[in-house]
Amino acid sequence: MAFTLPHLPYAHDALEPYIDTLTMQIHHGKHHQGYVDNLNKAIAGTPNEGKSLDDLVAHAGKISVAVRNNGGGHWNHSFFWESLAKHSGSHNAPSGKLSDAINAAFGSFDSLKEKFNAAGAGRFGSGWAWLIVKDGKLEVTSTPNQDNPLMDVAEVKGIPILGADVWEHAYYLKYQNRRAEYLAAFWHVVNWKKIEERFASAK
Ligand code: MN3
Repeated sequence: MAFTLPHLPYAHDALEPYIDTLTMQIHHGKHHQGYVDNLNKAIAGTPNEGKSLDDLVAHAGKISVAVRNNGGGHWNHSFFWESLAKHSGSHNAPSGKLSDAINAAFGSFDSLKEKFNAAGAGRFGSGWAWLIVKDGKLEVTSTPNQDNPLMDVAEVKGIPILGADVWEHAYYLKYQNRRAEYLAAFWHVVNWKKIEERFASAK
């Protein structure tokens, strides 16, 4: 069965004013759809047709550049939409065991944000910033293009629990060249409940 574009788990305008409606419409409806379509084309009629997305991503480097880019694109964006939620109106921060683990690994939530934002801002060209679980501990890393830490080709491997898309298509309409401003806004719409669930199953 071919891969399909997952529905956004909220309305296109739900992340306003931090991530604007038009960006969400184009990012989800055009960019993510493009990765899905091109992934389906890349595997059609090959032994990889019918494999799970996780399986394709795990072996992306051995399969093909098209699967690496578009399978990664499909995986990363599906993960990204689920990582976000409408701003709650209160201070948006992790709690419980995840909060404890963040303090243990980075010193504080603010230090995590600094490190993560630096990873995103420092990624030359297009890519992603990640918070991962590696050997039971939290780490910040980044990947180029549509790679992710689950791939065989990743420099730093781990289980992602949060990711930020730092491709220009993720922020250019509202923030233009100001990637750091987009990353600062991103924290207002992180779905910590979801990230805490991922952390619990990654541990
Ligand atoms: Mn994107």
